[in-house]
Amino acid sequence: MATELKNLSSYDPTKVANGKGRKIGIVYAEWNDEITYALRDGAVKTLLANGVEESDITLASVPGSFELIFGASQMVKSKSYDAVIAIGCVIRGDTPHFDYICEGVTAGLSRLNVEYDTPVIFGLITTNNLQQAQERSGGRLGNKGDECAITALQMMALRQHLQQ
Ligand code: DLZ
Repeated sequence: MATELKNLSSYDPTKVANGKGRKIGIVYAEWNDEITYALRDGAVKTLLANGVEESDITLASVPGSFELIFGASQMVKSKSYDAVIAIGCVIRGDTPHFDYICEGVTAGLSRLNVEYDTPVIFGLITTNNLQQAQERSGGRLGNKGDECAITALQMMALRQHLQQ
């Protein structure tokens, strides 16, 4: 996540597809909730700022980042959403657990993107410490939730373009 060169909240509004009429599912983890709530709120704010209706956004929480796979999978399989954003924060600890969770979530969400037609956006922050997570959830490097929202808008537009 090389964000020293790019603020996560900065985007060119003229290049972002409008989200009017789009339905978005956001699944977020309760682990490290100081961070994940800020990411979730950033994503919602940016979706609303780009035309998505509040009533078209569904929020669902899961206990930890590992459960994002199941949560996102259920949302995708419901076919109720044009895009799904998965939000979590894994902070490196003293055991290899960090690596297992990160690899599991990455593989699980990647698989959904290959097997289904709904874009699943990777909103997992993986950091060495809390400060790095704070910097990326509304701190000096912006908010990855904003980036996820913009990515969702772009991917929905791409899907529509390619399916025409
Ligand atoms: C167990 C665990 C640990 C150690 N660390 C995190 C973390 O930093 N971020 C996170 O989202 N979840 C963590 N979890 C919980 C796992 O994601 C998962 O909820 C449990 O292993 C139960 O499946």
